[in-house]
Amino acid sequence: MTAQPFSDELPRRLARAEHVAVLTGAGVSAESGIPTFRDEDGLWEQFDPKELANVEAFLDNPQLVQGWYDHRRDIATEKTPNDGHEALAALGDLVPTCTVVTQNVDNLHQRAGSETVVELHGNLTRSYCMECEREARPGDLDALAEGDAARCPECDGLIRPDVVWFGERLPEGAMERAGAAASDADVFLSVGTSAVVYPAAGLPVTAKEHGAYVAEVNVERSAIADAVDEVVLGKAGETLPALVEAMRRIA
Ligand code: BJW
Repeated sequence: MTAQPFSDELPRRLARAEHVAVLTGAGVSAESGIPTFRDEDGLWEQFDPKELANVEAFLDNPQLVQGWYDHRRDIATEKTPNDGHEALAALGDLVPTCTVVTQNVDNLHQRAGSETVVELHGNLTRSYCMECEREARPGDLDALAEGDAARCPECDGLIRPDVVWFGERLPEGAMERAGAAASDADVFLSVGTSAVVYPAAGLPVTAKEHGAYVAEVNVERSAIADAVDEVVLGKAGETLPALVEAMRRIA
């Protein structure tokens, strides 16, 4: 039998926790076939973030950026939640309160059935007009197929994806909810994130400062690995179901 990649302490802590908070990043969706950002085969190996993931790049070439997000939206819609997303949804049913704070914009936690999901960096499935802020409706992006930039049918403003680019504020209230969850958690899991983008990367530290047992789940040690109580090395889609199974054996 293969040894479990986590300590006995972790499932024990999870099984008696009142509140579990989980921070997720692109690694949790990697096994669904959605590329991460900074890994060798990640999105930013192929595309320059400076050209695609900031508002100046968008204003310089809206059609290119809209097209890139449209392509990623199609991928995210086609792909399905994996065993890691499912395990986190199951974890939510095993503890009194479970908050999933995600940096991901792919909507997969919601589709897996996690009930409390805080979106820090927005959601690819939504777009809105930069001028009047009206949420885009089906058909509003059709101009892209004709080779034109998509514009708001009401005010002609440019339509942008509802995601957070560098230098932009996080959605109203999101960081407050995430910070409150981190401060209140008995156990905090940081899953599949390189933990280099702030303010999200500060959440495990906030949790630790408020007394949580903090564990990282990642295929390699992240930027915050030295600051956590336990590093669980392995794929999220394998280690999270094993962790939930171990919790069930205790409960
Ligand atoms: C697996 C796996 C498997 C692989 N299983 N693991 C404090 C200090 C320093 C800088 C700042 C600071 N505060 C703010 C900043 C600036 C900036 C920032 O953080 N810069 C740093 C990079 C230096 N932050 C911001 O600008 C933020 N805004 C802000 O703070 O606003 C303040 C403000 C106030 C008032 C007025 C105005 C502003 C906004 C950050 C927005 C980030 N946006 C992006 C793009 C989203 C849209 C899109 O999808 O295109 O979000 S960037 C990108 O990085 C994306 C991600 O959510 C984010 C994090 O990446 P993530 O998820 O960690 O992915 P990877 O690829 O990096 O890592 C994957 C991991 O998975 C790896 O570790 C693998 O090993 C692992 N893995 N397979 C488990 N199977």
